[in-house]
Amino acid sequence: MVKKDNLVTDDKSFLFNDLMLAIKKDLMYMVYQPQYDLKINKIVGVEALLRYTSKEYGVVRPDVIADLFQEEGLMSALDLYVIRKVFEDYETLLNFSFVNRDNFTISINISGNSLNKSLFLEKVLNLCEEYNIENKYIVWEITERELYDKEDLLELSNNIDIVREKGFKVAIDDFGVGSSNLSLLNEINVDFLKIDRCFLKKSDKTKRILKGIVQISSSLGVLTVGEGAETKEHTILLKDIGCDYCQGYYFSRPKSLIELEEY
Ligand code: G
Ligand code: MN
Repeated sequence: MVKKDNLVTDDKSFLFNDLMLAIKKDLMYMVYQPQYDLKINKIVGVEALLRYTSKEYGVVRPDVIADLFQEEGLMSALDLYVIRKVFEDYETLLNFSFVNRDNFTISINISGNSLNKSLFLEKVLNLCEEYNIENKYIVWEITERELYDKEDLLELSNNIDIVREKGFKVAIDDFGVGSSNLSLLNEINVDFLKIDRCFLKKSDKTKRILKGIVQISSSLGVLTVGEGAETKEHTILLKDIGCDYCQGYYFSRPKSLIELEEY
């Protein structure tokens, strides 16, 4: 498996070429991890996750792929590739018997930089038209780290407002890995806060912080998603503190469309 920290420069450029070729030949694929409503124990969404197994390098983690494309200034191209792949699966996903169309979302990870490019948004809207997408089903996930780093947060905040006005939803992803900057909730308007799994693994104190985050988020009308719940205890904790949704190995690993069909 290719991890971030053991890549040297030579490896990097070979791996990047391998990845470019994989995109050209469409060798990457999507898996979908279900999200559950903790009150009704039902699936209310899926997160689309990119997967690629290279003949040469084995499993290449999506964050490694994203980092390389970011370095090459090709993040938006990767985002658009992923979006198209998810849109290709859109009809199949919405037609699964476990889907309640009144309350279902498909989350897609994109970079905040992409959202700040008007050409990117234009391309996304064209893809939506091409694939007959109803915007309300799509959630754009942007990581907290990226939002925190942003000098142009105001611009991003405006662009988030624009996509939400078009009916899309927006999530802050991996909340807690960075600075857990709650004032972000003041600066940008989002629909979901996805709380990083690191909060589930630590002390009593962390659990109280987790509870506080959920309370603040809920009082602002932002739905909370607990990520990385691997055990029954994690799930009970999330439910007890009033977290809305939950995503993690305890309920389900990311699955291919064929595996989801059997749900
Ligand atoms: O950062 P983001 O939430 O987009 O990343 C989701 C990643 O976390 C995926 O690669 C997925 O396979 C992984 N993941 C999903 N659920 C769990 C879990 O319960 N435990 C761990 N360790 N990883 C998980
Ligand atoms: Mn995510």
